[in-house]
Amino acid sequence: MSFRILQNGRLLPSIETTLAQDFDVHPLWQEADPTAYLAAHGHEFVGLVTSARFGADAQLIQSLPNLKVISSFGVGCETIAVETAKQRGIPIGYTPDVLNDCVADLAWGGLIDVARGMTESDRFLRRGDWLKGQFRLSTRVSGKRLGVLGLGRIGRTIAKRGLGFDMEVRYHNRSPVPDAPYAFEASAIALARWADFLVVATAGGAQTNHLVSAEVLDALGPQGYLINISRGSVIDEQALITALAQHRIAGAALDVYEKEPVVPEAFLALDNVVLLPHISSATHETRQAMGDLTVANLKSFLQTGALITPIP
Ligand code: 8YV
Repeated sequence: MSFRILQNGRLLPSIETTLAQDFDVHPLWQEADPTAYLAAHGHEFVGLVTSARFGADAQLIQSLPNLKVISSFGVGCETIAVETAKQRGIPIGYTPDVLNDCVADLAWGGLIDVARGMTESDRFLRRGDWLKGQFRLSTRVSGKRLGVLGLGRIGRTIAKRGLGFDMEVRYHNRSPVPDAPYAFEASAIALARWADFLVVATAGGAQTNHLVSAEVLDALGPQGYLINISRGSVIDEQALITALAQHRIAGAALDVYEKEPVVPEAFLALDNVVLLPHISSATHETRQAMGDLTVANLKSFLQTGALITPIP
């Protein structure tokens, strides 16, 4: 018997094909009236497949009375009603670790880009401005101070790359990480004050909302750069726009925003910010690995009763 699985939001075509081979999958986004559909059919589903992007709110989970497992594509969990699932004893699988390298690579790409003015100088060349004179001088990366805000799996991967650039690395985290080979700073402000480059790698959600405040940006200062590959909610976006416009920080590289995919117009007019459309894990290799783990979690739970990578 094939398990009936509800799919919330599209996944990679290759993953959808794999899912369809093993399960009886229903695409929720194709329903004109999802609420009415779930009221009539919600009881049929034992599994829910979703993603960090589309999540699963309390209403969706409650509309599936026989739900046994959730498997999510992505490492962020702030879009999933984790408490609701917990209360019902429904375990949630997610896809940590497989994306660490690509996310860290992109953080470094953004860091080097904004410090050296790569996309800014690309625009300069395309405008024909090189024919009129040299591009401005930029800022050295190697040997500088790297502050990592959030020393989880991705934060550590970013930190490790800093050693290859001969950087001193420090971090701030909810609590000190016992085996971390880097100095701990007691607050985000203290880390920002120390760092030349502040990379945000915390989880999203209520606990980290606007952790990077106007005060943190002022502590980073006019020579400091901010890089964010975690969630837009971690930064007070309006404060960041003001800080960039007034050159109270040197620049920023952002892969995430408060209201994705809508990016504030004010950013577009600024040359000292590199704007990326949430692509840090978006390589063929990593997205496939994330998809494979999403399917493997589902299969593992339905066959053995245990997820491979459950959220803690
Ligand atoms: C994905 C992510 O882009 O894993 C996450 O939490 O933010 C990204 O890797 C995407 O959000 C998955 O749906």
